[in-house]
Amino acid sequence: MDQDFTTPVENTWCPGCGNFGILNAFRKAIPKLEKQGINPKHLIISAGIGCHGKIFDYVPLSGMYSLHGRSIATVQGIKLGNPNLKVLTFAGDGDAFGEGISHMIFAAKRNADITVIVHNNGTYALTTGQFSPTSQKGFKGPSLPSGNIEEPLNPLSLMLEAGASFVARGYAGRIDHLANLMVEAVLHEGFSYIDVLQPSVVFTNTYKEFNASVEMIEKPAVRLEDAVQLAKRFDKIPIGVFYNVSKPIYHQELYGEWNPVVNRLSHAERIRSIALYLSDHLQE
Ligand SMILES: Cc1ncc(C[n+]2csc(CCOP(=O)(O)OP(=O)(O)O)c2C)c(N)n1
Ligand code: SF4
Repeated sequence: MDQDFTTPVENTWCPGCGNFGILNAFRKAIPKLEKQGINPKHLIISAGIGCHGKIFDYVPLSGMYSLHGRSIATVQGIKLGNPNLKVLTFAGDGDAFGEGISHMIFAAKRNADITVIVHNNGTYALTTGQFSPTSQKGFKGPSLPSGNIEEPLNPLSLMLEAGASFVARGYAGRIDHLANLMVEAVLHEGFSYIDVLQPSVVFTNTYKEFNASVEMIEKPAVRLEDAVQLAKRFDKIPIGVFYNVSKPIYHQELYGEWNPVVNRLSHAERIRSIALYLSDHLQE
């Protein structure tokens, strides 16, 4: 693994795309996490399908490229298979809040120990600019030439209400700030969500608007109601950590002290224990 965390894969994003900011922030976050004791070999990534998903090819970490909307389920499975790993997925706004919305809600509700980074560009970019759940009202694209008539979904308040224990917003144009958010999110134990404002220079070129409106949050809200209120602020666009609390974590509640890696059963032992379980229950 080279020090810059690059790969030989050719980058095919459009010049100026906000995805570069997210990639560069992540490349900065990896060594910072290493300093905090997270071995990059134990940081496992996934991604959905879309322009965002190509990030999977541009960082040399182990993982599994997923299906559209299914990377949240994929990383939950990896975590349950080996709780010693840290798992993180990159998703698009269409990916996470269209096709994958139920996975998002239930992962937050059960406080699965995963990190989800959404490249929120307000459109289905790879498939050429259809409107997505976070598209602004009035957004025009090839599939919607007369403009979006729906209000956008607010991912931050949705995740907060669903039970997420860490919720943040970053901006692809503030790389160091975003890198630090990524570090905090990965270190957080429980469900951590970062919504990243990601301009698509082709379909939603929002750099000017974001540069003028982003405002750093000084510290997370203590009360959930205050975090939700902050997420619904529209005069400015707050970036930073909205909420960060400690809650029971899904795999720990499920497994207790048991660890499927340490306490691995052989195939024969597994068959024997299933047979024993069935015979006990069939007798009842
Ligand atoms: C189940 C399924 N539905 C639709 C598609 C087609 N598809 C591929 S990428 C994409 C849009 C991705 O949009 P988003 O998740 O917002 O990511 P972006 O391209 O904007 O980064 C769609 C609809 C698919 N691959 N799988
Ligand atoms: S279409 Fe948009 S999101 Fe996709 S690479 Fe180009 S600028 Fe980035």
